[in-house]
Amino acid sequence: MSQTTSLEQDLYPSRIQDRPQWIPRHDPVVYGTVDDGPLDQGQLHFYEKNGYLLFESLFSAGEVERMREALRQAWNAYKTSDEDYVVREPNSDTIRSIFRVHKNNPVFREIAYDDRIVSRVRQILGSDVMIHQSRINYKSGFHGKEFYWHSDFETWHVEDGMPRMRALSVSIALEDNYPFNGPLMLIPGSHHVFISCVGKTPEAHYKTSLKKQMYGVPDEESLRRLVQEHGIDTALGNAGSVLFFDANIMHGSNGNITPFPRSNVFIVYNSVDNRLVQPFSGLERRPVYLAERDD
Ligand code: 6CS
Ligand code: FE
Repeated sequence: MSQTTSLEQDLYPSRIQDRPQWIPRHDPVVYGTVDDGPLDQGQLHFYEKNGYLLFESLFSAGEVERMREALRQAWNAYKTSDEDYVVREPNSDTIRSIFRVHKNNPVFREIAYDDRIVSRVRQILGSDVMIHQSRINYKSGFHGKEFYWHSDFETWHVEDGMPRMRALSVSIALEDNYPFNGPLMLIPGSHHVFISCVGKTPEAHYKTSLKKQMYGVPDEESLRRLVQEHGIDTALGNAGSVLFFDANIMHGSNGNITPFPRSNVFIVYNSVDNRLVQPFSGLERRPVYLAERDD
């Protein structure tokens, strides 16, 4: 095991102090330039300013249908599975998430390595990249519950030892995202500040946090201020639309009581220059299906 832990400085302490704290981002948002990939100056500027970019159609209708079929097959295959990488909704057996689909599912593996995604990710992160995490979120009709406001980076830093903000998520919509079926909400511009959270991480926190996150969620006053300052954007779009969003952007989604599922596949990419060290919580590492270490 590496010695990096003790040497690595914690630039973004969280779940340590008893008061929330706003820490300015120490890291760039966009690491590459227009010369490094397909994104133009306007798109890079939008991403830097707002922390996300939405593409209406990076994939063909045929490709989207193939992914939807893979999604349905996975649902059937894992319906009664007790694998730990299959996460159920808080109060029912309905599948909430299936993790590590870039390893366990040939269709999503292909998508995770697709150049239309990877070229954009490498351009934004300015280096080669590795997959940190992947998952399907089903957000079933009637049963899909909310994801409370959070910064992904906060969790990956505290619980997985991701040192710097040099990672992003790609979310591919596999159903149409309407205003009413629990689409992703983002606070544009919130990625420029790290909201240090209160509360002490319990051991094996992931066993409950993936159903309902209770630690590493920001305080209401900070959220109110962020929303007052920046407003809320909603990632709407047809099946096949693709969202790129910064690891530290504040985001969340409501539950889904409509009959329309809101299923997405998420792939998280991290820069090879930002490899994980020991978790800053001092607790044990999370399993590889949540935080890859060798890819
Ligand atoms: O634990 C994770 O890696 C992801 N899941 C949740 C519920 N919050 C943080 C992060 O997005
Ligand atoms: Fe998230």
